[in-house]
Parts: sequence; structure tokens; C-alpha cells
Amino acid sequence: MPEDCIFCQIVAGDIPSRTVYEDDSVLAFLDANPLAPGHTLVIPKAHHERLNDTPADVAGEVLSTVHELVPAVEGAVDAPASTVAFNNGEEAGQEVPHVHAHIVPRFAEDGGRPIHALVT
Ligand code: IU
Repeated sequence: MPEDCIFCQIVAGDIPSRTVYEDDSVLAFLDANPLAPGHTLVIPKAHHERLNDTPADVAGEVLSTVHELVPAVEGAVDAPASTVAFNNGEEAGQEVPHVHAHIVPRFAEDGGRPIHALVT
């Protein structure tokens, strides 16, 4: 693991996070700067920089976890919808170079606006 990878440090327990789900290969935790209540990140425990570098079986485990967690995350905050996204590469806004899926609960008051409208 790269020593300076924040998400590897979260996996190792060296940086605290609020765990949503964990198994041998995947960790889901609450985003430290949430775009909405319940904003959850799903990551492989193994370090892969972006989706392109992630083996298909590992990407499959991440996506399968996302699939399982979406209804649970929405339910936990009573959200009728959610945005699920990967920022895949620096130019796409990926700030943490350890592949991760965002699950962002969405609410009626978001007015059906796309996710980038929440941050601009
Ligand atoms: P991005 O897709 O790489 O831009 O998303 C990184 C996310 O990681 C972003 O939503 C941050 O709030 C979040 N995050 C975090 O939860 N804990 C941290 O220590 C750091 C970033 I650094």
C-alpha cells in the first residue's frame, strides 16, 4: 500500500472512519465531507488507483457491494433516490487516488438537479 494513501490508512485503521459495511475485500464508510446525509464511499481494501487499474473481480466486488448498499443507505436517511458515481481520474475530479464509488442520497428538495449542481 502506498504510505501516503488516505484510504489505505482508513482500511488499516490508522485514520478513523465511520464504517457502513466491511468484508474481506471491501470497505464502505461515511464520507468525511458529505454532499448529503448518508453520503457513503465504497472502496476495495486493496489499493488500485482508478477503475482502469482495478481488476475486474475486484471491481465486481465493489459494484456488488454498491448494489447491496444503495437501498440500505437510502433507507437509513429516508431518501427516495441516490446518485452513484465514480470520479475516474484526476481530470474527472478524482481527488483521492484509491478507487471509490460514491453513494449520495438524493432528496425531493434537490429538485432533480444533477449531482454537480450540488457542489457548484
Ligand atoms: P473524489 O471522487 O476523489 O473527489 O472523492 C473523494 C471523497 O473522499 C470526497 O467526497 C471527500 O470528502 C472524501 N474524503 C473522506 O471521506 N475522507 C478523507 O480523509 C478524505 C476525503 I482526504
